[in-house]
Amino acid sequence: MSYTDLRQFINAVDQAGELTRLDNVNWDGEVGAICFMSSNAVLMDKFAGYPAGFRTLVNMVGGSGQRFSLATGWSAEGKGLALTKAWKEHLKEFKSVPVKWVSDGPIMENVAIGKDVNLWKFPVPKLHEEDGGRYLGTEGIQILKDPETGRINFGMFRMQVHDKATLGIHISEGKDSYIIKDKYLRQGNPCPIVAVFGIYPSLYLAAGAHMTHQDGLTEFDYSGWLKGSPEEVIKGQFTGLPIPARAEIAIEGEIPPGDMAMEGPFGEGTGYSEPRNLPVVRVKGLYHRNDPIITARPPQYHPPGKGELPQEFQKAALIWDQLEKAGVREIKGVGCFFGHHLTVVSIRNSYAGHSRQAGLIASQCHAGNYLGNWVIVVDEEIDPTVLNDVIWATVTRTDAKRAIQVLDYCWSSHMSQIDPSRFAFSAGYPIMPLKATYKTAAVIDACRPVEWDPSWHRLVIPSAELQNRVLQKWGSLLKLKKAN
Ligand SMILES: Cc1cc2nc3c(=O)[nH]c(=O)nc-3n(C[C@H](O)[C@H](O)[C@H](O)COP(=O)(O)O)c2cc1C
Ligand SMILES: [Mn+2]
Repeated sequence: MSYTDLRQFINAVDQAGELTRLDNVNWDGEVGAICFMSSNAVLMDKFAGYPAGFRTLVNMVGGSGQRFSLATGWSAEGKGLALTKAWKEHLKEFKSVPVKWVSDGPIMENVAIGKDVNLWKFPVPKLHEEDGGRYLGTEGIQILKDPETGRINFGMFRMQVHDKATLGIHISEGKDSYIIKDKYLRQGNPCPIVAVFGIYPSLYLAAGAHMTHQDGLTEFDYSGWLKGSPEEVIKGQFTGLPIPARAEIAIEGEIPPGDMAMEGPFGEGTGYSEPRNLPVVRVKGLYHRNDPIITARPPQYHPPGKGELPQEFQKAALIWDQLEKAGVREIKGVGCFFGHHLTVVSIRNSYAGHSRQAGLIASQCHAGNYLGNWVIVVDEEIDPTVLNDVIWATVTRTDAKRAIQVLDYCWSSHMSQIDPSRFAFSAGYPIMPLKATYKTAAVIDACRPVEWDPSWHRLVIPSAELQNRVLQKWGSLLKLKKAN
C-alpha cells in the first residue's frame, strides 16, 4: 500500500486486523504497559482531563511482519535469516526520493507561537512506572542541518517535557545528530531544531536506519523511497528547517549552548533505567493537526520477537552490506540481538585469518560499531539468527584464550551499563561528558580453525533420510507432523 500520513496507515492496519482501539487509558504508566503486552497496534483516545480526539498510538510497526509490509510496500515470505537476506537485496534497489517543498499542510491546522506554546495540552505519557517524567518524544524524529555542509539529517531521540515550552533531548555520542549539534554549541551558537511527535512508519524506519550519507543523502531521501512518494515538507518560520507537512505534532526551537537539565530516569533500550543531565530545547513554535496523535514507544527489555524487531533485521542487513563493501568474502548471514549489543556473523571460513577479519570488521563498521559490545563469528552451517545454535557452536568449538579478542577504546554510549564514565554525569557538563565514553568490545571467533581436520566435530543428529523413513513408517503412531 502507499500512504501519505499516519491516519491512512492506521486505516490499513485496521483493515488488516492488527489495530486495537482503547478509551480511557491512564497516561500514567498504562500506555507503556499496553505497548509491552500487546502485539497489535493500539490507538488510545479519551484520556482523562484531555479533549477526546487527542490520541496516542503504540506499536505502529512493532514486531509485526504484516505491518512492516504495509509500511514499506515490501513483503517477504521468509523469517529470520531469509528475511534479513531479502531486505539486504531490496536495499540494492534504493533510489533517492528527494523531499517536495510545499507551502501548507495539515500540520498547520493549529499554530501556537511564543508564550502561547503549551506542550501539556497533549496527553503526554509516562511510559514506565519508574520514569521521572513524561515523554512527548519517544517515537518521533528530530531534524537538524549541518552548519558546514547544509545537509539535513534526522534521527530518533527521546524528549521529556520539562515545562510547557521546554523539552530535554537525549542524543548519544557519535550520532550524526550529536556531531551536528556540537558544531553549533562549540561555537557558542544555539542549534536550530525541528522535532516531530506524531510520525508515520517511513519516518520511523528511516530515523533508526544508521544510513550512510554519501553524496549528501538525507534520511528524507530514504524515507521517501520506503514510502514510495516524496516527503512533503514546509519551511519552518523560525529555523528554515523542513517540517513534515502531514505529520501530527511538531515543534520548532533551539538547543542553547550550556543549557542543561536533569531528565529521567527513563527506561532505555538497554533494558535499564537511567537519569541524565542533558541539553534542552526551548520551543518557539508548536504546530499540530486537529485531533492529533502522539506516536509512542517505550524502550525496555523486549521478549523475543517483540518491539524492536524491524530494527534488528534492518541493522543486520546493513552490517552484512558493509562487510561486503569492505571486501569480506563468503558471508552466509548476519543476526543482531538485544538492539545493538550482540552481532553474529556466519561465514564459510576459507583461509587462516578469515574469521577474525569478518569479526573485527563487523565489530568496527559503522552500522555495527555503536554500543555493539559483542560479535560472534560462526561457521556457515550455523544460522546466525538462531541464538541457541550460536551459543552451542560457541561453547563447543572455542578455546577461550584463542577465540576471544578484546578491542580497547571503541565507540560506545553513556547508555552502556559498563561505562565507568557514567558516574561523572550527575556532576553536569557544558557540552561533552566530563570524560569521554569508550567501550571495550570483544570478538569471539567461534569458527572451527581452518587447520582442524574437516572430519572432526561431526554432528550427531539422525540424517534427514533416516528421519523421513521414520516419519513415513511411524509418523502417525508417534504423532509426528514432520522431520526435525
Ligand atoms: C524508538 C527509538 C528510540 C531511540 N532513542 C534514542 C535516544 O534517545 N538517543 C539516541 O542517541 N538514539 C536513540 N535511538 C537511535 C537513533 O535514532 C539512531 O541511532 C539514529 O540512526 C541516529 O541518527 P543520526 O546518526 O543521523 O543522528 C532510538 C531509536 C529508536 C528506533
Ligand atoms: Mn544521519
